[in-house]
Amino acid sequence: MIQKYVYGMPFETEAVIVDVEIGNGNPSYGMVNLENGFSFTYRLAKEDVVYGLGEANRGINKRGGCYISDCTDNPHHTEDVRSLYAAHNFIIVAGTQNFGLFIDYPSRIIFDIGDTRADTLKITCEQADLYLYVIEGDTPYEIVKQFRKQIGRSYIPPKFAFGFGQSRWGYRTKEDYREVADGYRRNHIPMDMIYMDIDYMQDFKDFTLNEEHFSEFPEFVQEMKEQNIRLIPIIDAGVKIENGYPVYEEGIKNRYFCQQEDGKEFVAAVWPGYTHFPDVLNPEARQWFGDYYQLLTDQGIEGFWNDMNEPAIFYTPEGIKKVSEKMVEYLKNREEKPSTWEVRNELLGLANSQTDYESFYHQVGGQRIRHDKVHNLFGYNMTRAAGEAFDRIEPNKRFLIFSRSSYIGMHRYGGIWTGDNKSWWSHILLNLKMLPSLNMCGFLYVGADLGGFGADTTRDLLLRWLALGVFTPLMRNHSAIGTRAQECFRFEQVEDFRHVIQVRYRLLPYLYSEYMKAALEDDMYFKPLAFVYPKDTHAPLVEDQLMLGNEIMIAPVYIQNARGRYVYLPEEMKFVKFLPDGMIYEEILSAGHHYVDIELDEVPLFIRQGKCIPVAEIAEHVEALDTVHMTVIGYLGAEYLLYEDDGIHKDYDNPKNWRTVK
Ligand code: MIG
Repeated sequence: MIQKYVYGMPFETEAVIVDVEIGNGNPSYGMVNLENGFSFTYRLAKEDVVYGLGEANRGINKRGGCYISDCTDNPHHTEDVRSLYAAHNFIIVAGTQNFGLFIDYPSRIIFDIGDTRADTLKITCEQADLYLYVIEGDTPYEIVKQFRKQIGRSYIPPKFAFGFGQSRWGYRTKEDYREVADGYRRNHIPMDMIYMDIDYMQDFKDFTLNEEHFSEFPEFVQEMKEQNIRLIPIIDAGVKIENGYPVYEEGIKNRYFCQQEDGKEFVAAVWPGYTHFPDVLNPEARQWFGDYYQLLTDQGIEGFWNDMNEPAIFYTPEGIKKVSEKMVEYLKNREEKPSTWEVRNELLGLANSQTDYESFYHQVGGQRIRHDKVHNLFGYNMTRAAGEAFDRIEPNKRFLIFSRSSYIGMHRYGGIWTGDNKSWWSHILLNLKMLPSLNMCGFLYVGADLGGFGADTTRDLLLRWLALGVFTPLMRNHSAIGTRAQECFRFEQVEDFRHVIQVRYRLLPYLYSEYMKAALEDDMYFKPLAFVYPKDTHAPLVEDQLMLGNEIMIAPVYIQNARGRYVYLPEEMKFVKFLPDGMIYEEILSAGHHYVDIELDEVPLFIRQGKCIPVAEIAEHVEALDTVHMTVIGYLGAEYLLYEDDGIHKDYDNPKNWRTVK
């Protein structure tokens, strides 16, 4: 059962694609108050669990924290951070009463989930212009499935995107890319993609190639493809202001950039220096921007990542002006000298400032709308621009696309990566906890920067993180410029990395099959344990294990120097370890708590009672996988229904894609 309530004049985000009848009166749960903007209040019982919020900080159970949907470029994901890059306004209350809430509101909104008062859930936003969807169901899992039906099928990437990818901010030349390709191939560490970060562009201009380093680009793309490696370039939100640069000139001529109140194009400084933002909320401008991706697909590119689309702003000329005036004031009034913090905060406040977000506009359906009112839709629509363009370029072909910023609705057009994490052990666990929450909100093709983006990684951190990444649809090692080199072949005992990544490929037919089932049935790929074992009273407390697909449970090690971990089994399961010599260790464990040994070079998983999964032989890239001669591990006598297609086209409904393996 879904109820939809309208408050004020909501902006049409197109997050929900099914028509839901509008209800009268008040929602059957909680209290709506419209006196001061919008608020929704609900009294939480002691045992209630709150799920959802997709890309958000803290636990799978969101209780005890405050979260603000306000897409922000913040590379420091500490425990106190309330806003990350995305805005996924879907939560589920499970316990005394079970219901889901989707607040379709594209501006800043606060979810106080027992933060101010332990027993109170309070959702507030400044303007009462929104749709509120209330979803009823017997269990939180049922509620998620119903919600997912409302928002449409999740994005499906090509199969190569399930391979392993290497990335690093700082690769500049063809030689840099060749070195990475060679490092992997020479060491027989499987790999399918190398990501191109901003330095491939000429002066950070979107849809250009560095003239010195990337002449004969199609030939280079081909050279990599011959080694079964795809190059995946980044696209940034800001378009450089530069005469003679076609994207800039066309955008100006057609008025496709976001403008200030006075009609002049809004100027923001990002990587290219001063830029304009394409008005991706305006369908015409969106089409125009999207069509530019073809410049690269025509040269053989089959995948992209969209960055800086919160949109991130380093500073604006107006901001600089105001701050410098302040500084001059400070200098003049030496007597009343400002505190160090004041000066510092003035400067830090230049980036991603609310004042700047309030000073430009979008054109939607003949209406002008101020950016801050729809702030959380920018990344969504930038990625939609690409997704819609791919459908024009080659309608039956799948392209890889994922974004940093997102809003529910974008899950139909692309995946996401969870932004600039750090090489911290705690971020392995944060990565794990986000996964089911993202799935609840429709985002299935997801992953984090394995090994950590900021700060220096260590060999053991990377290995343990990869052993989680083995299971995430997007499996990418990425790191920031200036940090310790993080490609797997740079560490001692390369065989450990080879082995861990080989396990990904051995499991790939299964992982892909489960991904496709989740996508085609609007289901989850990662679930909290409590979704699968609703009667188990301990399951809702488990925050460091996940159910994956319908057959397995994962429980990675995320503590340094640990040589194993405690794990909770809601039912009897088969404990499986992929050992470094290629052998597979299997042991039946009874329901309950266990300590299991897991060395740095081992990948553990648990197969549910009565189930089995297919395992392929090792392969160095997705195309080399042999899915005909697979073995099956797990419970004797079990069967597995495998989904397999060509991984390139959109022939999802073909009955030939299904077969039983045993
Ligand atoms: O301001 O393109 O999150 O993955 O390497 C930093 C450089 C811009 C942020 C992305 C990160 C990427 C980096 N980008």
